[in-house]
Amino acid sequence: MYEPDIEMMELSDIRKLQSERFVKMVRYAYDNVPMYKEKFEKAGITPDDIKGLEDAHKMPFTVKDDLRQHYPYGIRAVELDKIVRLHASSGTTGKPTVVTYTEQDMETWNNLMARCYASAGVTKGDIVQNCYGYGLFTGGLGFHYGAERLGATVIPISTGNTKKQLMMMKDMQSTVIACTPSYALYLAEAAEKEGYDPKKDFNIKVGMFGAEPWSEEARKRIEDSLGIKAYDVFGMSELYGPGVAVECQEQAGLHIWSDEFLVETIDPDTGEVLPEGERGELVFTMLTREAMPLLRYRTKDLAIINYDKCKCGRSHPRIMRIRGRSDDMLIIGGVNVFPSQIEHVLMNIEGVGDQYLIIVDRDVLDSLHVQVEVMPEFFNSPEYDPAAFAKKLETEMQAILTVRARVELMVPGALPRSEGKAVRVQDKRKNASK
Ligand code: DLL
Repeated sequence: MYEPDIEMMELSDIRKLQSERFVKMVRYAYDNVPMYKEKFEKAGITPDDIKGLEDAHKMPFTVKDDLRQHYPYGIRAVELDKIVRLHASSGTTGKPTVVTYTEQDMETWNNLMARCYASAGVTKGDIVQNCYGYGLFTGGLGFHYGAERLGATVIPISTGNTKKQLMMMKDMQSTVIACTPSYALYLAEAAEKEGYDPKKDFNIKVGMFGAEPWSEEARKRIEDSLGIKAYDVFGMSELYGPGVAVECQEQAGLHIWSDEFLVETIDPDTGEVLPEGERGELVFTMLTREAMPLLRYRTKDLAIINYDKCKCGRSHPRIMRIRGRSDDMLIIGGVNVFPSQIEHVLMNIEGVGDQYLIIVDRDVLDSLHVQVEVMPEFFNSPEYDPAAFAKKLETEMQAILTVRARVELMVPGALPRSEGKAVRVQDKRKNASK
């Protein structure tokens, strides 16, 4: 553990600390960020009404649009001369969302990232090949400074140039790899194509994967093909970046570092706080952030929080695997389908490759069309019968998703590979209405 005193705190002590920090943060945001003062006034409350965690529900939410409206420098509680870094999330439309950090915020974030590494068993003796993108995206620099903070060696290779990644992995004998899970799948495939035997040629033991939803089946494929243990890391640029939550060696949910983040689960339609253990939208409050306070920030990520103590000894509550975002949910002929459910069905079927693309369209009715690559060995084997295989995938998908999907089998290598966050869905209905 990197900070055992904090990581091993009992839940009751965590709650006490959260409560103190929360009350302080509410006042700090009210006093220093005009947007919060306005929000409080609109809601008819003042910081005096917030006496502890039990009053959290009285406060208004903060949403992504609040950040957009404060472009370029965001919701800021300090003068620019106290800001030492900024990052921005790309966003698919319009201006990016900018987030800022003071020196103190960087300290906090780097420590949280160091805790994440340690939680996955990484130590200062490790060599971290960091293939997250360096730049405005928080993945690259977040994983970089966290590894330095821990004292490990970092190879700041960033994304792309897959052949060079593989060469470095072999020559430097990297022991940890950090990238999106979709890129890890691609690296495994490319390694084989380039004639490497990952288990013999590489020395990778641990993967730190996040920035997009991924299924248990994808984890198994990555672990089997690279011969590593794959850990899930969650974060988002509005909440520093990566490092909000991470799996421990039990791999039974992602511990949210609750001395820094307060999490609530709400019903995404009504905004009501849900009882513990129910799936809903995660809402985060940052408890100590100086530059950009965030109170009750709606993430759109859907998950269940588990408050039971983990076998690893940590009481920090756990996010059980994130199913996806409420805005990723596809409504097909009235049925809700998450891309992650489709991945779950497909990757459980032997012979299905690692790449797929979901295409949703509307003619008279909504249609779901899934392009699925076939595993090369299966594709070239005499047992491969495309018509029968496509039918099998269609039947399995209908049984679980309850909607009909048309499967189009693709030659291995036909679909685009991703170096960062994978694009798995094309919703042509959205383009049509724009
Ligand atoms: O993706 C930060 C990050 C970098 C996290 C590297 C982990 C590793 P954003 O670009 O702002 O920040 O995207 C945040 O990505 O709201 C989730 O929907 C999704 N996401 C991030 N991590 C996970 C994960 C970074 N482990 C958005 N599982 C979030 C599922 C994830 N979804």
